[in-house]
Amino acid sequence: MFEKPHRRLNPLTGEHVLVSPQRTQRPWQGKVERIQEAARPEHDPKCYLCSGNERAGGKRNPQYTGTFAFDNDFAALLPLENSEQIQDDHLFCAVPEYGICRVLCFSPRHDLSLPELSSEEIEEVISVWTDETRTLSKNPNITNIQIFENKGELMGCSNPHPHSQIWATQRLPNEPAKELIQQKAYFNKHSRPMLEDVVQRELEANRRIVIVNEHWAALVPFWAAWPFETIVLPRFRASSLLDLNLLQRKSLADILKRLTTRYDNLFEVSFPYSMGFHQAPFDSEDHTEWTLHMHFYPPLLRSAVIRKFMVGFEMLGMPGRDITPESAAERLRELSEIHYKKA
Ligand code: H2U
Ligand code: ZN
Repeated sequence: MFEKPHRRLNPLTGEHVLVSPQRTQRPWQGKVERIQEAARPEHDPKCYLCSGNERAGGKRNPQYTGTFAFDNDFAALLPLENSEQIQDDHLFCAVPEYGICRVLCFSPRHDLSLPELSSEEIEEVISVWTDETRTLSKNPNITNIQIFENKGELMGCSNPHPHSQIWATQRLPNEPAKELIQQKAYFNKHSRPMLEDVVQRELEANRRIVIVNEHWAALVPFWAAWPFETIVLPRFRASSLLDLNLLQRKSLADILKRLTTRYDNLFEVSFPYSMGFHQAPFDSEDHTEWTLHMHFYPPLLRSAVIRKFMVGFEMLGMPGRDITPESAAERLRELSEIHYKKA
């Protein structure tokens, strides 16, 4: 099964991915090129996210010792009344967009990243993501709360200090909008949330699972486009971070630590990715159809320096991959959960 070219449906977006397993029958087993990562200091006097330092915008960070959240000084969206009429006709349509952008530092330690934090520290990060979500969700002008981390130079991250961003917008961005349509349609047809069925099927098949604990499963989705893409799914009903209890947050911290450690161990490099949560829209409707989940989209393919490019046919046609999601999961499953820097 899955040895010849085929396309797979991504039921979350309704889009397809081309899988060409014959191009690499097996995952890369050859030499892994290592890169020398520059050692970073625990505190960098020039870093605008470090504790006590001045930011590029001129404000000064407090002497924070845990997490630290602040309004983005160069926000892409503005929290101002905005009724400016731009242009809105049948061809050229632009409407005002309102929003709030926040930055969240995970730790005062400039030299660490998510897998190197303790489970308790990761739990604190999850608690702050939850608190931020709660506050932003009370704003009647906000419907989508996008928490994300862009990690590594390869992903265009501007600063190695461990941090994530939160962009809360008035309207649903493209990806959540597609996911809403798809999850609603599935729920209307099957009376069950789509991702609940997905996690159930994946646990039974056990072909694409990377790690599981009592409350969560991390797996390479059947429809993954990026080589080592994963999705983190709850094994209980939740549509946003606001639905998690203390135990479920602790358990999520455990999954995140273990998953990101495996990622770092894959090519023995601080693994770049864009990751984030998809939460149900914060409107007045009931969203039983929506399952809270996280996507990890890492660009690396075969080593710390060989990345996958989504270009050519993929830009103009559809995304494609060579190594199958099943092989990628197998590869991630084989890795140690002891971080390579400590091994
Ligand atoms: P990256 O996740 O792409 O590295 O971005 C960090 C964010 O931090 C970025 O959105 C903000 C940038 O606008 N920032 C501040 O808010 N204040 C600063 O002093 C520098 C960076
Ligand atoms: Zn720093």
